Amino acid sequence: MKITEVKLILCSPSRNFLTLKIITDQGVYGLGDATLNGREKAVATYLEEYCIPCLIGKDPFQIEDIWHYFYVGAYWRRGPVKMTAISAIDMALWDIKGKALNIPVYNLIGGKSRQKILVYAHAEGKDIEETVDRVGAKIDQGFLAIRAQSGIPGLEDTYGVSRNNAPYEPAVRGNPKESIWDTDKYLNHIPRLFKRLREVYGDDIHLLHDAHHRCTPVEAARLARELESCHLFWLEDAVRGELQEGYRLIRSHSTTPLAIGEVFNTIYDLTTFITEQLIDYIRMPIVHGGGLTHLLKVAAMASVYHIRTGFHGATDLSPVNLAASLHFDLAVNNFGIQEYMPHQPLVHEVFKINYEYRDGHLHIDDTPGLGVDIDEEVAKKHPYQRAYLPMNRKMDGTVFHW
Ligand code: GCO
Ligand code: MG
Repeated sequence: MKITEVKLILCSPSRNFLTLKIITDQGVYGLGDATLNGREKAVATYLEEYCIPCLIGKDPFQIEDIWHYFYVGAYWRRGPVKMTAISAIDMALWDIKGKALNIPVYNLIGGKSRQKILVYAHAEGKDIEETVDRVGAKIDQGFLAIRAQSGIPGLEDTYGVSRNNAPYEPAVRGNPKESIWDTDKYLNHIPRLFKRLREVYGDDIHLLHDAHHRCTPVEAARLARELESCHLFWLEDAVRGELQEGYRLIRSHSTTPLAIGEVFNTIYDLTTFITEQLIDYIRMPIVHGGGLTHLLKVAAMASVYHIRTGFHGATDLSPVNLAASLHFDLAVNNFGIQEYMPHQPLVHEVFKINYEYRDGHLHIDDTPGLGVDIDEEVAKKHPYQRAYLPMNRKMDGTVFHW
């Protein structure tokens, strides 16, 4: 089998997605998600200029070799743009192999370790009481794990909380939106939210929270410690991830489980975290973390240190990434949880999916390959629209982490 053609499909059914389609001489094709929120065209150029010409003529079954060809062979290593491009190629190759052998991808990477995939939903409100109500609505939909985010008194906007009941979508058209942030207000508010949630809903529901990279190590240690009695499933991105050593301080002060990695792209972003057991869950998703090929190695290393997966699954990752994640989640032994934010209905006019939500879990069927498809004609009706992620400033105007 040989690769004869490779296409890029950039579309915007409510938000931007970049999809790679690898076509073979036997008519079998594979899809890979190449979306990097707010930087879609950088990945498209990387693929167009530096990968697609080299893919033509290759045997798509040689996945390990092709991964190393692009990672090692390119000399310049790592980085979100390059690694998203490699991830897309890798996903598409697994899709082709599954289709050609007539089996679902989870059977190529170890088979089913479980029957269904535990997911966490998002609940958000403008204040504590609204967030409590929204968590209740998710419990009514059968979710067993819920991430709670709340507006902060004195701040107009907060990460994870939408306005006017619209679905939360951080990337906006036009130049980046600027919000005002204050960590002291945040640190005073969040423990109150989770104490209230435990009072209302008891101990059985799993609760999660995303600090979105905004605390210093000592602030994160305070938050993790104050949340300890609320028994969170995890506290996510407490401190920005470049500073792996910062987590030693949090760890030495608290037993609140920690998750990180949605902006990481190789195992080298995680080595201190893993080998010093500074975290409990890895969030690096298939689409940005070097595809299934690289993440299988990451999961294997993590398993030695009692660390589990908890992949990023926001709506800016396409249904192709979600399907790839679900195959992975079914197969690896040290799966922990999967983030699940349903896409807008318009997204499903472009992407045909083979997974469904039921009773707190996602279920994927036995369609060969990844099991998702794209309707290129419908995609054309929704052309790319430039959009950026927002940014933060402190109350005095200083640029701050978003
Ligand atoms: C999450 C994430 C997202 C990101 C978004 C950026 O935990 O789901 O933090 O909300 O901010 O994916 O593109
Ligand atoms: Mg996050």
